Amino acid sequence: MTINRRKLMTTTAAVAVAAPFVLRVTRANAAEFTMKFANNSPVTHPLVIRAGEAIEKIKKETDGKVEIQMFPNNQLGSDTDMLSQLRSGAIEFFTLSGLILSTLVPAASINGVGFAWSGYDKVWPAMDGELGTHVRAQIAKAGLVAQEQMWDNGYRQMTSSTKPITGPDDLKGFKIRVPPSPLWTSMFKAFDASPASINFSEVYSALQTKVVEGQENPLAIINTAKLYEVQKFLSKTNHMWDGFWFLANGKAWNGIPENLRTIISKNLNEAGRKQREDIFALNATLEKELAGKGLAFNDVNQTAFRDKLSAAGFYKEWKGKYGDEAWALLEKYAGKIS
Ligand code: X2X
Repeated sequence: MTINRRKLMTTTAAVAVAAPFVLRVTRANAAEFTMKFANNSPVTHPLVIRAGEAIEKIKKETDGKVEIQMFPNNQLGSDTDMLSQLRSGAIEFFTLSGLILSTLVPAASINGVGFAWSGYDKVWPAMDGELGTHVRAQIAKAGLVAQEQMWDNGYRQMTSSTKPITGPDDLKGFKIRVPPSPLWTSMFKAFDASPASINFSEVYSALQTKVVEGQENPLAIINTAKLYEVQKFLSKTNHMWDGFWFLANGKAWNGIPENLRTIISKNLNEAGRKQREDIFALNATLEKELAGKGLAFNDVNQTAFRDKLSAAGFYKEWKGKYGDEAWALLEKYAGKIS
């Protein structure tokens, strides 16, 4: 009896909580396509904010026919979980780092090759140009659709709770969290570090409990995920550039009429371009803000890191993995890498 009553109360509470949403949906024109978009990004991150704006516009411009519900901040699980959900069709949209996507589409990590990019003036022409086209074609072969424009994650910086990373030698034996991706693990092994593959959903607690000493992420993530609370040092390594593909389940995408797909793509790509500007602007202010929150910043000499990777055979190995053609595309935009 007691158990039944408790169950009943839980059910009633759930209905009460859900009711406003149900009412809202029935009052509006019933959506023809109700879809889920999940991501790993904190709710204050520009990706979530700009995606939210795009979702509103899509609803309006499709006269309520397309309703996208966003589940940010790993609400539906880790990146690994969400990638499975996207493939099975449990969610229709998902923004994912190309490097993590490479667990399914090996070519997709190519933008993350260490120290490849001297600036955004090289990154965006490449990802909006032939290199991006090459990767998107590989993504399509896996049954997923990537919107044309990639969203920015950013240039990645190393943080630590134990010591600043001033040069490659400081990485020897350093326990560092890396996202689940062969390129990341390979790169930090080339530095003789001890990389641990951990999904972003577990990073804060892994740092807090000192399972790892450090991690690496762009400033906007370090700030919005409050990693400064559990890290002391930030070394401005700019060691790789990483972005998010706006992915759709291929079957779900192709089930949407073309006129609606056009509206969705237009708004997502537009929002992506604004999001790139947001990240760019944040990079100018976040160093001061994060220093104010207690992170000690230091610069590094990138050449020392790059030389270490070369000596370890890192570039040769990955050129072999991507193939000469893809590597030539990377170098066409980024310049010679070795
Ligand atoms: O997992 C990370 O570190 C993050 C948030 O940068 C990515 O999505 C790759």
